[in-house]
Amino acid sequence: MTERLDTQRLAALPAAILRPAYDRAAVRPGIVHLGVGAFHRAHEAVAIDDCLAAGDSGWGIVAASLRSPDTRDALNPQDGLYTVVDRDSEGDRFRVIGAILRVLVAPEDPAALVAAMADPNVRIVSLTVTEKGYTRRSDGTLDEDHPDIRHDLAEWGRPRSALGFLAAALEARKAAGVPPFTALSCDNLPSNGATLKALLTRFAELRSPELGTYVRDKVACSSTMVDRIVPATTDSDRALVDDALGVTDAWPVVTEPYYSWVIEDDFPAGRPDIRTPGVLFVEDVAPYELMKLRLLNGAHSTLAYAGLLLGHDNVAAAFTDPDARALVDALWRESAATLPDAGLDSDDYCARLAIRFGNRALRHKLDQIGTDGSEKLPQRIAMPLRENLAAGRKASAQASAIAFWIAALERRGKGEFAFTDPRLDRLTTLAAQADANAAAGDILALLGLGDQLEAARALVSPVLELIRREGARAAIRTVAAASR
Ligand code: CS2
Repeated sequence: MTERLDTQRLAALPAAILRPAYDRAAVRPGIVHLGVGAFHRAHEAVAIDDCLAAGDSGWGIVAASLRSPDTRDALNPQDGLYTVVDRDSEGDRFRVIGAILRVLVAPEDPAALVAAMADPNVRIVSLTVTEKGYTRRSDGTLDEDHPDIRHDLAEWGRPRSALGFLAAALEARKAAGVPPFTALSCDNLPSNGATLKALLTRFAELRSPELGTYVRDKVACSSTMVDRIVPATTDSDRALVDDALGVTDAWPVVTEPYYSWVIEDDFPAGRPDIRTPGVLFVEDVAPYELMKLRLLNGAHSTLAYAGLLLGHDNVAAAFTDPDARALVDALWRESAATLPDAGLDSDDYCARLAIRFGNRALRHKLDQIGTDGSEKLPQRIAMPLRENLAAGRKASAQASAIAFWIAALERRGKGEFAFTDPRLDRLTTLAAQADANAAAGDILALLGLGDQLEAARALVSPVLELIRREGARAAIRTVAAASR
């Protein structure tokens, strides 16, 4: 199929394909998004597409890729159009999304992206740059030695990091007398708005005390909880979409029907009136975010490492393995005990998670979830583990999840599995130490367990020793049996 999806061909798509029914030529950019990966395209862009369809035409998205040109090369020839496939056991539903007006590639022309962010019509800059995109140290503060941070301060106006782009654009707006945008983090970090605000303020201070004060006093960084499972697109997904559309879509995204986005309502410059089911504007996102990070993402990471060790390659396969399932159930009990009493029903959330994780039609790869464990595990597993230990509560499933990570790292160092990590070399070396107790201690030290490190080590190292002695499969069975 050589014909490409684009504006001209929208009208001729088969009737079953949902598509923008609004006049895209009338849509103006109101949002710049940093990090135009599959998640953004199946999440925020879908909600914005709904707003545009409802006639709120000032909120089109200019999306930017901070690294590779791949998404731009796929989407710009399609006038920004692409397909979202909602997939479950009942089949696939196809919808062409029109919210992204164009895609920029930041490294090719950083000044163009800064200019797009400084446009007075842009009132929101949202981000999905993954955990490591926040250029933090493991204690959560700005990594002032990070090469991108040093670069961005030295070569102002041609940034590389997300913080560099935000600060340069805010400085340009300030100079032009344009009010700041709201910075909207859509990454899986605890208190992502406050986290972003603290990092951005520090970065701005390093530029000038004046910019630091401006960011602290004037820039809203709204927190959000984002929740939708979006596996990486495969070639067979592409082929299937091309068949359904009758034209080529170079980069569709496939997701589950579930959709949730809880947003702290702090938009001094205005915001779209999003009515998408699953979107909630609230005063305090924290209870939603803790529940999601600890129950969904915590279970995901547990399934990733235990599942890989058990020989599975995707979430549904791992989740239907009775041993992995028992571990996840135990983790849910332990992590739910750490959640604030805010009226949210964590049992109901876990019951829905069980259905979502069991979605066999969605082949969500464990290597994808296992990637960047050193950035993910602190908030997903180590923090609730620490809280349980400090309160004298049970934490053995949480500790086992960390032991599985270490065991998976050890095998990753021998060339097995495909997950990556910004600290992979160091982690695989630490994990391979002959003394399991030393391996556990050194790796736990990276996870921020504070005064509970020794107590955590006392739970993690016996599991690691068991894995080394009996092999992963037998060890996981023993740990699972004990957790039931
Ligand atoms: C996953 C998340 O890859 C991962 O680490 O745990 O991307 C997860 O699918 C989303 O947060 C679901 O909302």
